[in-house]
Amino acid sequence: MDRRSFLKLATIAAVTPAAVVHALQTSHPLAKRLLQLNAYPLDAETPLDLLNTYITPNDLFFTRSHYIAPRQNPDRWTLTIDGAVSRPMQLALADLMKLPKVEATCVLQCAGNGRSLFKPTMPGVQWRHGAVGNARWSGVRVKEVLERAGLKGSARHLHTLGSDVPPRQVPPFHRSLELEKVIQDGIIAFEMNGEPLWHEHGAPARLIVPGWAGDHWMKWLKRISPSPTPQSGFYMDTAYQHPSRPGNPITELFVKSTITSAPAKARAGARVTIGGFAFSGAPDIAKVEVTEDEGHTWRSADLDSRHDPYAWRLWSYRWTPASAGVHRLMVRAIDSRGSTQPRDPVWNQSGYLHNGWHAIAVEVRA
Ligand SMILES: Nc1nc2c(c(=O)[nH]1)N[C@H]1C(S)=C(S)[C@@H](COP(=O)(O)O)O[C@H]1N2
Ligand SMILES: [Mo]
Repeated sequence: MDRRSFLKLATIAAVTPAAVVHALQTSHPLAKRLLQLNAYPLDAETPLDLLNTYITPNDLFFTRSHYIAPRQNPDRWTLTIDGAVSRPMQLALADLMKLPKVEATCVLQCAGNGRSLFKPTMPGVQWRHGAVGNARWSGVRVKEVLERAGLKGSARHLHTLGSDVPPRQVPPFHRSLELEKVIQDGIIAFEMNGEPLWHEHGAPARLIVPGWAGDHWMKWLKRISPSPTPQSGFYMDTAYQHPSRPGNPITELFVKSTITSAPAKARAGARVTIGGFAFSGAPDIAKVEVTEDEGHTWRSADLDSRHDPYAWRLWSYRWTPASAGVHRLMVRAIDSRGSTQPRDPVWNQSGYLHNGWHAIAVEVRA
């Protein structure tokens, strides 16, 4: 982006009410279809009506960064593995690519997705519904890499660090997560939907933590260090606190479903179809239900046959409005562990993990 278009975007960002979003006006490939909420670094979400496919294409996938990372030269990039290991090492991308390749199709959602929907509102990037996507990630298991480095029995947490550089005096995006989770499901991914990772998504390699919120998915991965203790600092102790367990970091996503397609108008007696996606921090979605009467009675939506652990599940609901008037439909999901999406999200001061029922209005004519 040149200086002029940067300044233009910066001006737009500064004068626009936070809840209003603008289509990107740059020549960036993400510019064509995403809605931008912040100019520097680039934070942009996907228009909801385009999140209607099982796999979210790369040029539609939301992006969120705290700081700008310099572009990494993949031939010179290395990943450092140190800390509680008996053989600290540095691996080049070519070394990683020689390890057994694995694939996972799963949801990446920013913890702040839906922040603008909380009442009362709070500061922060005013995401609506689109800071989420479902992609096929390929790479190597974190477990595989840690075994090679001689993981020590004393380790309980994995500290992670990326190459993005914060401005002076500002703390780095330095995180850690439970080793047990990352050993079980974590992937160091270098491909997204069959393409090398895009720069915005953490090229050349990032962490994938299926079922857990996006803040754990370290981009531009530079160093991983097992440790007996969690990482400390702003991004562990102040930011990303669990909505209902302050003092503990966010981990799993909350069960949630979102409507992506519905007619604005319909005719009484004529069938229409409503659709969307549902996901959870549990590996699968068991049920999606729709109500026409504010939650008194529910009817099951049809679940799409495609599903992978921690991926989203597309659903559709055929509805024949009985009478004229404005009808309000709401949707909720129930996951494979039996958690039911609540009517109201847990309000929290940072606006994380909004999962209240999504409602739409349809105007029905006689
Ligand atoms: N190094 C680094 N990794 C990061 C971030 C960051 O700012 N720096 N942001 C995190 C957050 S908050 C989210 S929601 C996801 C967004 O990933 P995406 O841009 O590929 O959608 O990246 C995560 N990984
Ligand atoms: Mo995020």
